Amino acid sequence: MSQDIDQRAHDTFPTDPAGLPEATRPGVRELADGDVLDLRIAPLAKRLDDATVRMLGYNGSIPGPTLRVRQGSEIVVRVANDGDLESTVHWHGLRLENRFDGVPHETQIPIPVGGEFTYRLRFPDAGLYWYHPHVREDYGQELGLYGNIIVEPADPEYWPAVHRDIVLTLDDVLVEDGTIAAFSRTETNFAAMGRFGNVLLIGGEPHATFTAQAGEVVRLYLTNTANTRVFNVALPGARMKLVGGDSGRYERAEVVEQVLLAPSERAIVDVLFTAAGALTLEHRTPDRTYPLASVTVTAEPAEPSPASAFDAAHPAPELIAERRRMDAYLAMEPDKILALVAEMDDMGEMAGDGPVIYACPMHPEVTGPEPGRCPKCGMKLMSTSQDPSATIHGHHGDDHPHDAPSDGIEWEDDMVEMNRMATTENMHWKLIDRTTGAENHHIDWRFTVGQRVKIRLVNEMDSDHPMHHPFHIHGAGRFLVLARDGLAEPNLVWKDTVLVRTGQTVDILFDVTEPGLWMAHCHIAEHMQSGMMFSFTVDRETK
Ligand SMILES: [Cu+2]
Repeated sequence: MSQDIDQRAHDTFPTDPAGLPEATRPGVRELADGDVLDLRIAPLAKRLDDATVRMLGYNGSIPGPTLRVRQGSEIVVRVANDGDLESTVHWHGLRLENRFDGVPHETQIPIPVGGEFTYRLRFPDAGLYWYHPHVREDYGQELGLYGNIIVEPADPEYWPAVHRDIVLTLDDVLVEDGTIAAFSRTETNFAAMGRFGNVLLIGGEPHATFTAQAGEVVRLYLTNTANTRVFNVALPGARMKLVGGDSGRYERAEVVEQVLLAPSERAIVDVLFTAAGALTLEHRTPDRTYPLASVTVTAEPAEPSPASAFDAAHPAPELIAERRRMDAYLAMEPDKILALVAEMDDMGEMAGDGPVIYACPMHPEVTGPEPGRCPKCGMKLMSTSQDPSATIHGHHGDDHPHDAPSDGIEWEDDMVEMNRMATTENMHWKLIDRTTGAENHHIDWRFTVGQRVKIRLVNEMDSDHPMHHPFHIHGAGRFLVLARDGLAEPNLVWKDTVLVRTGQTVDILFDVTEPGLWMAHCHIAEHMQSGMMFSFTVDRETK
């Protein structure tokens, strides 16, 4: 306890795991209509290879328990907060009653440490959802506060047939000197690119393993719970079929080589294990491949095998109906245009007597006598008084040349020290309504239940740090991606988050169904903390 007090004096959250219960593996809670679940936030000791670190969990596990519910049911969740700071629970992707959406000071008073709040949840849509705090998301999510909800469809034919399923969260944590790198109680750091971790946690584990049988079809429920890392998942040696996204199934099941998930996005992937062997679930970036989990496939055949049906398209009539109206949606002028922009204070080192030059933190070889932007990546040049390679740290060296990502995704933190220094004080992430000029919380959108709103998201290159943003809208409705850079989306699925790559323009069609005051924000936790959010009002339909 004395160390806790000492750390409070230094204004950081505690990091000492001594005396804490060890984190357990997440349990599965099957909940029927009307059931009540108790969910308790509390600190835990978590073993990560050589280090034992202090983290936070729901009901003693990381991730928290997986809730399995029936579409159309309602449950009650009583949340007790025995964590480090006030909290709420946001039920990500659920279209629910606004007062249970878990947005602090907007839909509820935050739950104080030692306090409780009771949520009523309903599940109108089948699919994969998740829960996490909406207070200091950068801290809470990094420390392990996340769990999944699987909503079983009312229609037994909704999904293709599988033998069984596995729920896997994809996450990373930054471990330094045997603890999770410290968090200030008052300020979010790593506000430029978000906090990248150096230990990957799959289903909460640094070395996840599972087994399967030859001929078996296993459904993977994947959720990216990382603060900022984008995952690109592949499973060489097996066949993968993408069947579902954020909110339910795709227009048609599609055999894929890899699946991209930005923070908070979900993917439901059916895997056919064709033969016995040792496989590795991987995260593939253009420069690197990370192992995520080891899979042992045994020769004993799974029977009966649905392998013959694996290539069936399993069409979704509700989305095929949307496809028929696609040309009209694409032709519509957008109702709203939202720009995604960064403003960064100069974080360079002005000390010294030498002449000031300006350098790119990501490309130290790019320097100039005047302030400006890097021609390689668009980043704001930072002032420096000497050899820039000596003062601007964090570039990974010439063995890792990092040019403007051609795919518009920042896969790694290529300017660690600059990113660490970037805080909510000097880094200003903005959503700007290009029609009114209003920024962030000044944006004042008003919709009506039943409306369909076409929103154009423009990730502008004229920005101090152009990068990708996963844009998330709370449960006022759900949306379809219509087009990315003018190309019509080839396979539709209902979504609550869309990745907008660097320089990209994405058109979405937002189907508004629930009244209340709702949030929209970037789901890079540090970007949201740095202002990249606003709320909008949905009025009830006038009869
Ligand atoms: Cu962002």
